[in-house]
Amino acid sequence: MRPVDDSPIVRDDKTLVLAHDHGLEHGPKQFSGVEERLDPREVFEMATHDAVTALAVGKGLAETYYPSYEDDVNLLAKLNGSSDLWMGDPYSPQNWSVDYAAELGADAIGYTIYPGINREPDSFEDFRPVQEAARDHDLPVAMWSYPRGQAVKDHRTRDIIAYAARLGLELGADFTKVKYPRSKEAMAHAVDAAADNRVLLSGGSKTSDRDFLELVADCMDVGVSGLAVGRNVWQREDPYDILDKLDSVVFDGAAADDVL
Ligand code: FBP
Repeated sequence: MRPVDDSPIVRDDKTLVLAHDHGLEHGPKQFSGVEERLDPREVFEMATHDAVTALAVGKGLAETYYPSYEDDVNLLAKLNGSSDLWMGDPYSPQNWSVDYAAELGADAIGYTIYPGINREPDSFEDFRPVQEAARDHDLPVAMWSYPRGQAVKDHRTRDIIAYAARLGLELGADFTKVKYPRSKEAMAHAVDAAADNRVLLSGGSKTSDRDFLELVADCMDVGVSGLAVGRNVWQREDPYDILDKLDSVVFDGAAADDVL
């Protein structure tokens, strides 16, 4: 049995990860208009909502805030990350270990791979001990699979996203988080390419309730296992309202029109 089979981050075979690594990945500009959420407690509170099966944060947030929430929130420990101040070839260095994440009470491990970058061989090698240590600790692994680099002219094509999804299976992840490949049919192809690996939709920048919920419903319809979403929840004026709606769409199979 794989650790994902009885993981607390899976509810009724679905997963909703609230992603909150943006302070590292994008910086405080992402909190423009919702400055109160620069206080991570605001987002840890959101993660206590029933719809959220895990909160993805990096080391510093996990160390500082998770101890107050460990009874109410499942921790997805995002082990690597990079700032958007770096202008070179993308590369996401690891900044904490699986052992330390497990010590802090992690329920799952998250790791970004940028297939196609010049340092792809390094990042595949970096991922190997992470994946194997996660197996030792019985922790499922979610791979953020974001093709980038010189050969990737358009990182959201049908073929590229299917390849991104497949790489999660090939490298031993349990979940693979991919960007939306612009059509429902292309997402269905990515789900097929991933076989038994669970595909998660990456939320993307904030859109209207209707656009976002229709996108999520379309993806659930073609076999996506859920989503890992940040800005489309915590940048909203009322994040609890969209979480209520996501609860119905992701876990009950509701259509966007049913909840709007
Ligand atoms: P969003 O739902 O806000 O898009 O977050 C998902 C995520 O993968 C975050 O975990 C990460 O910080 C961010 O997107 C990376 O986005 P990008 O690849 O566009 O920098």
